[in-house]
Amino acid sequence: MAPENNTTLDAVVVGAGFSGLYMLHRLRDILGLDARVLEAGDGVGGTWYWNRYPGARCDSESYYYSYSFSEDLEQEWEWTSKYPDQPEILRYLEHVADRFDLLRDIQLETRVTEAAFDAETNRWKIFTQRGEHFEAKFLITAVGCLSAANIPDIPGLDDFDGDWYHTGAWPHQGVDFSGKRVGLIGTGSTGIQATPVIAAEADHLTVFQRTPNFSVPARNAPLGKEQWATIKSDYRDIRRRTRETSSGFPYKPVERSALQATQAERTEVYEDLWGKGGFSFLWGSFNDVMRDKEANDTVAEFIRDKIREVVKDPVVAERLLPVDHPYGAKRPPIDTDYFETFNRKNVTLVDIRQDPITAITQDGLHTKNAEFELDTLVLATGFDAMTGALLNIDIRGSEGLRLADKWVEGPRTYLGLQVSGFPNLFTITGPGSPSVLTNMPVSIELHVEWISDCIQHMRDNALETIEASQEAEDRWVEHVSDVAKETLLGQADSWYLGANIPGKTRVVMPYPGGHFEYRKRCEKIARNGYSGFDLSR
Ligand code: NA7
Repeated sequence: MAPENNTTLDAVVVGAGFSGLYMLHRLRDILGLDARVLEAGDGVGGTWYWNRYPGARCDSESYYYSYSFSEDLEQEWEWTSKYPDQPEILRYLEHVADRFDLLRDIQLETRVTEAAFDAETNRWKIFTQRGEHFEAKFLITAVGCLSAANIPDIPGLDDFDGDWYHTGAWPHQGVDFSGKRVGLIGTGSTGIQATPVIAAEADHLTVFQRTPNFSVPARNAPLGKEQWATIKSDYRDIRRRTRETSSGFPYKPVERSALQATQAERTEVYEDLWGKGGFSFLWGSFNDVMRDKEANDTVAEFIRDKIREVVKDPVVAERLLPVDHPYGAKRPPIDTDYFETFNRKNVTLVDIRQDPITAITQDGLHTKNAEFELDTLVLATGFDAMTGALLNIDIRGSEGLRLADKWVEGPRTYLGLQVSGFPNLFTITGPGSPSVLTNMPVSIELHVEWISDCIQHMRDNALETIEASQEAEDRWVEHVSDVAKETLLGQADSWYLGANIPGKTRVVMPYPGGHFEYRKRCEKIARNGYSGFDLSR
């Protein structure tokens, strides 16, 4: 789409990932609105456009991690494997954009820098880096929960003579690691996926680990014709079940406490789930592993035993054991041969809690006690999660209130969908909604459909604005905090809490009350005429 100046629209959507694409389809093709998506990248795909690092792959089964809104789309698309890699997911999203003719209303290479609500006209004024200006009744952010890169402030990074890359802004042409001495910082989901793939290619890989992490094998496998026939005939039931669980995955948890089971019974359950692999290990487990520390300890020790079994050098194994947080209190990674990779001769593990990084130099990286010569440095250091991408836009509400100021002590929303003081702004999978604690497409579809139904309701009733009431927002923030206290999430320094970003207020950002309960609540609120929201004519 060619840029224009002073464009007036019904709705502007920011971001063309999973949520932005579906939002555009709903607004334009179902509601008949004049809507446009503004996207910073030069292609669609969001997370799957940016994260092209080696080993980038979905952690959720493809037939759960996909759109459910179109049965035709479901029937015509076949994933090659249980956990598709990044290029395949990007192809899927490009196919969706193409199939629903979305591209004509998506403006690429357009970064939104500023958005201000004009209370005189009840319109959002939206500005882009390229100097364009839009006006729209509705502003819908589809910016993703993990899209603002966290680049650590390590002295000397600019002096490095080699190449360095953040995994979330990976070069499109790829990176050739052959013959290279590579350093990788970070052992979250990304570092854990990238490590085995880089190690297989590089001359030497040094992994700089701050916090040892729990990880569970993916058990990836190709999907053949027969499996597809079964999945396709089951799709309606699969989708129903994903919506009726806490996680957005259709796994059935073991409906009792891990502590009611004997050691032998627990081992049997954990071995079975370990064999299946993936998120079923967390969500198909005993129902209290995320609520009761003692129950969690049983599963944490099971994983530590697996690490001790796999890693041959006992000193390295010990260094890899996660001990400072409960399993699942940080976002649990899923891997293919991560711990096995530390048995390779060309891989070194450095514990940077014991021996902290002091500087990056022309030749490599210095820790307090050692020097590492490197040709390439990979920063798998994650994101300013949940609020970073929203606050990178200067968003100002009805009385000039800045979202950044309002959220100094942590994000405040009603249902993660709206913010008091910011009329007609909707935040898809915003903080305060279950989002990252669930299977994302399930949460995304719920929000997109809720928002488009809400806009339809406003049109049917000739309503001009909708805004979360201050009281409903306060009650919701308190509720999120109360529910979080019943979980183990507060016991880890995770990005769920903003603890990975120096200076960020520490507060549980996603709503841990479970997808199904949350869905019923959103639906009831809509049925009751949008209780907790102020609607004006
Ligand atoms: P994560 O999960 O935030 O992991 C980032 C990793 O980088 C983690 O091991 C961090 O250690 C480490 N880190 C971050 N900052 C630093 C500094 N300054 N020094 C050393 N090490 C650091 O991000 P990912 O990209 O792996 O995953 C993000 C999500 O994307 C993932 O969960 C999926 O939902 C998809 P820490 O643990 O904070 O001590």
